[in-house]
Amino acid sequence: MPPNPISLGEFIIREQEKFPNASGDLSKILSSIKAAAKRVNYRILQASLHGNTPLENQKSNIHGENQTSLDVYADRIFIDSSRARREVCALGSEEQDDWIHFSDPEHNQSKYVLLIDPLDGSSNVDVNVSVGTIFSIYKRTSPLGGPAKVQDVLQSGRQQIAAGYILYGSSTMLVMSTGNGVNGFTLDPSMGSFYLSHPNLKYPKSGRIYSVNEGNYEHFPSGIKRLIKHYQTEDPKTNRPFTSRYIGSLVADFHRNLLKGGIYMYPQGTKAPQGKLRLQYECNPIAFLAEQAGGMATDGYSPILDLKPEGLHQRTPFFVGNTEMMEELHQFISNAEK
Ligand code: AHM
Ligand code: MG
Repeated sequence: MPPNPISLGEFIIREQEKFPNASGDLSKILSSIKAAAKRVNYRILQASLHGNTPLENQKSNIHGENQTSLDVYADRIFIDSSRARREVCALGSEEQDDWIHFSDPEHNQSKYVLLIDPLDGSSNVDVNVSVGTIFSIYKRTSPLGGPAKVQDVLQSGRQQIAAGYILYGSSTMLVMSTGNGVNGFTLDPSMGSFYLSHPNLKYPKSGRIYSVNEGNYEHFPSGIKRLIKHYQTEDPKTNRPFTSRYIGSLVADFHRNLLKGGIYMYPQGTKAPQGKLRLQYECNPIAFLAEQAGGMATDGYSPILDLKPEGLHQRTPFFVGNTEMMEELHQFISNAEK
């Protein structure tokens, strides 16, 4: 890091100054996410002492997964910090069955919509492995002055105006894009501030890491099975076999592949006909960042950002990585279907 690093707060102000007519509302949302992330981070750091136990009255979320105390805590922190301010009119969260409409008159004037996965990969906390928060910001499409409508949280990913993630790893990082490249900020715990540590992140041109849960191999489509075998086959010219790395925490797997070059895959399979990951608050924000970093994200056929969402918790097969590896993936899928 340079001797006088730029803090995330300063960075947000500088970005806003590029748009003299901006209201500053987007900057305020990003600042509130930053503050909420520090609180969640603090709790995660203590998880090995206090545990991340399933809730006493064992609740499961709409996906049938058991919620842990940290899932519920992170969800509450991000929802409360959005509700307390006046910029967000509607919010969709992985942990909430339905979208939330902030219904008081002041929020009817709010221009923005927030979609969030408060704590992705939360079961990893039990074993001291990285987890993440994923967020996505849209402009509302319903008229200002009235209540938000469900279509506000069901916009296609292409309409995102900002997206990012917080990676609670060996360092805590906030990586985000407002549509003008991807920038990464690292939390300096001695200062309690995020500082720009990874400016203008771009995927390397080529990669040799693949990330997939190979335990599901039998259920994968044949193109994906052949691609995995291809990665494993020796070929000095292309530096194969490639390296298999799978944390089981999307943010951490994506972050590593973004820095080193690689592909993350969660394909459809007979056990999960549409894959596991959710389009609106997991795949779209990650896809937005991937494209901004010069990579690609698709469902195997179409760009994730062009898919038309039908429900808040809709799932999709998900493939994301550097362009060279993604193009090879599409070749394998189409060859297998000829
Ligand atoms: P979650 O939203 O319930 O935490 O699940 C999402 C996580 C991703 O972070 C990760 O890539 C994937 O699920 C791992 O799933 P699996 O254990 O099936 O490989
Ligand atoms: Mg999740």
